[in-house]
Amino acid sequence: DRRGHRMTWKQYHRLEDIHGFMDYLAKTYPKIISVNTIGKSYEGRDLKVLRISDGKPTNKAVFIDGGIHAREWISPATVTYLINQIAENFDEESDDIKNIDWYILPVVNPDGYEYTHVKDRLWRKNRKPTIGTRACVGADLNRNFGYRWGGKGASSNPCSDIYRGARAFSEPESKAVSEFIKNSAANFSAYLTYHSYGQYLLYPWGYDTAVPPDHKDLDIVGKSIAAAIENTGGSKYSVGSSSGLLYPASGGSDDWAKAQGIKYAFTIELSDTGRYGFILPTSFIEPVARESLAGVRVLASQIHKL
Ligand code: ING
Ligand code: ZN
Repeated sequence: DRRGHRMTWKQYHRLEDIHGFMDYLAKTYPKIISVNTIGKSYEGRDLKVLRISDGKPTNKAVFIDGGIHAREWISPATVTYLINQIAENFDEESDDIKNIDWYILPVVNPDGYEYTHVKDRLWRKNRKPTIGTRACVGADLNRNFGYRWGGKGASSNPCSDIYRGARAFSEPESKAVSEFIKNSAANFSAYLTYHSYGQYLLYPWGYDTAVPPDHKDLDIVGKSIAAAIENTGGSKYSVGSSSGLLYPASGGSDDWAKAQGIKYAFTIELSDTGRYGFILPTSFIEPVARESLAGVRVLASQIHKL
């Protein structure tokens, strides 16, 4: 491709195109963009984090991920759109955006993502087999994080779609994310993890209906993100704690991020509300991604008010 990459937001892309796009950006904008492999998936695929930063020491930091669940294709599509927008227009971006170091991992679960392209479109978990079971493969990475691991809404049955794994961070993908965040020099103000579907903006806790002490701050920022999305002519999002609004679920990545001290930890359940569900037509990619960008801009402005 004469643009140097094959990524578009008119189709869902294979992992190779997503990684090629990230490498292209790092090569094209070396002063502000770098790509780091923070670990490998069970089957040996790279876990690639793209960093966008102008290097100002006063910057805040935000971590964004997508593709924890294999079948939620709109998530990597949206996250790569956010990357494209911030990277390609960095000089013209607002100070709110430029005064943040962005760390973005579009596909946390690359083995599962590829599996949904070639074998089973509705696969959710990663692809690490459980020793001794043979028939049942994979853990739910969003039940494998190490805060209150093994509590409500997670299964100890390796055949379940919400299998928690053998222990906290037993899976290389969740382990790599947590090690990267813990060991990073960056001091993250926000953690955003994109899932689908349902149109929810969820904050901790997931493990139980308790809420963190600063839940009002999370609720205010969540509602302002939702309002920004809706005001772009977009979709309507419900805001609340994941256990309160959806169901209790322990071992989620946002609970772990919050417990690490990252103030604004949100799980964003993208479109739609169930008509197409996981099999969202490609015509939704651009509108969903565009309205999500409006939400990220509001988050960025709120972070600088901390
Ligand atoms: N939903 C999330 C899930 O992992 C969730 C909901 C969010 C649970 C945050 C716990 C914490 O079940 C989807 N669609 O994956
Ligand atoms: Zn999900």
